[in-house]
Amino acid sequence: MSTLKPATPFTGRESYFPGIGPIAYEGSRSRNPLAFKVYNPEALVAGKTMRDHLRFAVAYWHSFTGSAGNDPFGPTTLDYPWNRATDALSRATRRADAAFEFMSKLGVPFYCFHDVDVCDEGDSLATYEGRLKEMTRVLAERQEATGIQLLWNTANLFSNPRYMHGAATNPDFSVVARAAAQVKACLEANVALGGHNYVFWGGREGYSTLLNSNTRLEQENLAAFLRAARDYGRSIGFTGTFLIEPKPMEPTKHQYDFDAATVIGFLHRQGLAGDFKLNIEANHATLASHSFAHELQTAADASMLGSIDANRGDPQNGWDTDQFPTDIPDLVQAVLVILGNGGFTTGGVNFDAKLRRGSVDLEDLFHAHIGGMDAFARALQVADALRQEGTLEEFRRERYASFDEGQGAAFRRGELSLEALRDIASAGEPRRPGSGRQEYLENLINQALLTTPLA
Ligand code: XLS
Ligand code: NI
Ligand code: NI
Repeated sequence: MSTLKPATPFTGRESYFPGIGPIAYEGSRSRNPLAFKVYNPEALVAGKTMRDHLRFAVAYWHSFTGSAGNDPFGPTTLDYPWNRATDALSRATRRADAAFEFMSKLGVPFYCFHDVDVCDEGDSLATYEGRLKEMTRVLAERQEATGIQLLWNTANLFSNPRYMHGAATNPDFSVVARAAAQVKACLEANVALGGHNYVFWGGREGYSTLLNSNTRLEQENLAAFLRAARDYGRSIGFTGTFLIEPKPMEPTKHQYDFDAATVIGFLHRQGLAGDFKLNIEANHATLASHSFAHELQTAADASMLGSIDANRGDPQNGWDTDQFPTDIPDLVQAVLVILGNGGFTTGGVNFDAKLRRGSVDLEDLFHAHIGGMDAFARALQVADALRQEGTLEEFRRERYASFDEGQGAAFRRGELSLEALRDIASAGEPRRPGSGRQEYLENLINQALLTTPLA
């Protein structure tokens, strides 16, 4: 894995964040809201810089495209100045300027976007393709100027009304073909921008009632669609990772990519396991009644932990609230899984999170990302301390020690028949179960949170 460099500050023709300079690390005692308290990109943790461990990315859609603050009851409250231009391409170029000014000041090494985040799609396929090509050139220039790289891009196959019944899983073939055209253009943009991953989030790939749905056909079509995309991507030189982002519901009642386990089964069944990994989003995990760490562990167990969409849900509300992550104890458990899996390779930590509707100042975008980055940085320090100290790992190893040698090891090798197992059991009752020590282990996490040095 190559070492990432700091971003070079960038301002376009006009500055959108004029009062704000590059965000510096000032340490835990700083009272400057526009400084990092923990995230020190150059600090070494387990032999790697924080920048290289966490591989932060900003999500274009939540922070720069036109929808900030809208909800089912009212329009946007955040009037982004870069979105005021009237023609689509100048609006898009100013948006790119704002995004790269923001990201370079924040000091993130990566960004992520949907095709229609960078430019409105227009009213024909040809217009869409032309605009995306032009914006790919604009983005490439800004990547070059700042050193910021593309973590992933994706096709928005869910907002346009043509996708109301699905994209790859639409009952009408002409819509499936239209979706494929979008993915083709997005893969070309990805390769031109040197993307590290390419994401599929099945926004409308699901059903709202079984009464009108052929779920088997729809899922076979999804697999055929993904195979065609993989083959095309590889044929034009995409060497990165294809990622599927599970989510159980919203916007459809039931989404086929329900959770990590469902997607892993699907990928294996469809012969796609070699090219695809998972992009795990915290808030999608909780919507599926799992913890973030559970989804990460499930992906890691299948060797498919690719990347993460960092955010948090609301403990009371049952939808994707996409709040910025701030819950450090929760993140410690997530980072333990990530470090246990050897860290990210092509993936990273993408903030798929948005400001609350009442947070209407551009400065709020900085506060939100700074808080998320500090929370992850602290979780990284604490998780690393727990790993260095080793008790958790040692406890878990010890708990399974009966499989390390002798009959337990023979069982794991598949050498013991059911009859042989019965004979072993006839020797007497199993020994009294040892304690699982859950409370003790939970206390270790809290103790590490309290005692791990900040720098
Ligand atoms: C929506 C998803 C989406 C994907 C990219 O819930 O999180 O934002 O990350 O299409
Ligand atoms: Ni997401
Ligand atoms: Ni989401």
